Amino acid sequence: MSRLVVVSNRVADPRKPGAGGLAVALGDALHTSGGLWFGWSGRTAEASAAQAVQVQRAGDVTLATIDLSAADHRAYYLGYSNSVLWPVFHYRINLADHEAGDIEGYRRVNRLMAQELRPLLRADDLVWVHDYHLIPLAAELRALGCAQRIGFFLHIPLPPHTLLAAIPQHAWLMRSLMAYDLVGFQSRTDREHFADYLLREAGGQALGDDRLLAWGRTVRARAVPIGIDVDEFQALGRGADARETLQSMRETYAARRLLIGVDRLDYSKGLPQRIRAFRRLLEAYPENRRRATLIQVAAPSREDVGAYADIRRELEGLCGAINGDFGELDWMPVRFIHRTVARKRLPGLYRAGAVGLVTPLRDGMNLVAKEYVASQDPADPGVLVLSRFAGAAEQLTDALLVNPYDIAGTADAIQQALQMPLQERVMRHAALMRNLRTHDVHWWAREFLHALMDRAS
Ligand code: GDG
Repeated sequence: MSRLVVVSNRVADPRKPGAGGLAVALGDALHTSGGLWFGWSGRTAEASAAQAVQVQRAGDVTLATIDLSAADHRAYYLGYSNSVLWPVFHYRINLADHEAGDIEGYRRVNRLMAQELRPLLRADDLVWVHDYHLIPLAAELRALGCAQRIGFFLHIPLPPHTLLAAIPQHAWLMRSLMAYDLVGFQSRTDREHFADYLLREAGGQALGDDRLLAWGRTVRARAVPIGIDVDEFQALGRGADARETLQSMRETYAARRLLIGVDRLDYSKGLPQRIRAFRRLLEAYPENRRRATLIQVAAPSREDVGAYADIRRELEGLCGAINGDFGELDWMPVRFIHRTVARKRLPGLYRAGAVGLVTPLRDGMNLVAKEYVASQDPADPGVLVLSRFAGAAEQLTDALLVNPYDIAGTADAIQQALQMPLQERVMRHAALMRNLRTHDVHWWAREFLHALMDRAS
């Protein structure tokens, strides 16, 4: 069996509590093959000390990391990855900061990663590269003579070619993807955008069987939607912390119906629109006054990228106005929590919610939607209100799908969720759970790796 080598911007110890579903799933696949996980350590160091690989054992998995110099980190991570690629790939071309986005730094770090990784590779390794930070990694490895099978998975959306073309280096980026054997996307839509790009911008053609030809190279492209580890998450839900969280929420909000939102504080998550939809709910359906409470957790994220500070201020203003305009001595309509909630408490928080609000303006997949569903009591489940623009909407068609830009429409869907009869809630939840179980995170890793290993295709 080939050894699996995972490469991602950050590396997590899969054994650590709170590592998260992705780390657990990749840890699983790595464990089976005695694999290696390579990436940035999360630390910045003096330029001279930045390049030594630090190797650590985590059971039978090897974790290998490098530090980055402060300048490289700024250019590659804060700059090009998160100020250019993240906004444009989420269709927000107006938020891209091409001044901050340093393509040279992005190339430099990808080249550095390839140089440091190459001596660690064996001839028959399977290499699986993750996400937008590392698009050119395979091309850099190939330039160093690496002939291993290399796959890439994009966790975020791929926009239509007309938007992608706003990135000055779009052709270089897409051409870099051709150095992989297999490119995986979260949804059929993203995969179509890739094929479309190659056909329209690069004179490419579809060869059938997932194969696409462009710039004289062939690559396979597939939609392989990521899932969660349902069993792991449900076990977390049976734990003391989750149960205690649920209990205390039920006591504190005994007279209320709770709407729950849990997101990284990110402009892609549609938070201002969600708060406005809640306001609209209180205006259009006044029976929810004194009754419905929205708890919005917004975990701090990428605070050194400019666009993220603006959204926090906007949200605090919107929430403050609702509480000022509608609040009563014994009822605060919105609780906005700009902090991270411990992972082991999340299932309890989700379960306390009669409605789960997952309304991104654009999202590769959105795992919160899946975690919310997995946390519900099947005999009396809450209702998921889900943006049609999340990758998850291709799979979770039994949620109430909304257009998050349509504030009135979203408020109507929330009202429908709050009033949904038990029988319908149970049926929808059962259908959603079937999907979660069939397409869990282990399926995702297996499906991708089988396709990558498949030499016949
Ligand atoms: C990218 C893509 C894709 C959130 N708040 C807290 C917390 N979280 C956890 C959730 C969930 C994860 O973070 C968020 O995952 P998402 O999928 O919702 O979003 P991104 O972080 O943007 O992830 C996304 C994903 O990659 C995987 O491919 O689905 O589309 O954008 O697991 O539970 N965790 C804790 N406290 C919080 O306050 N502990």
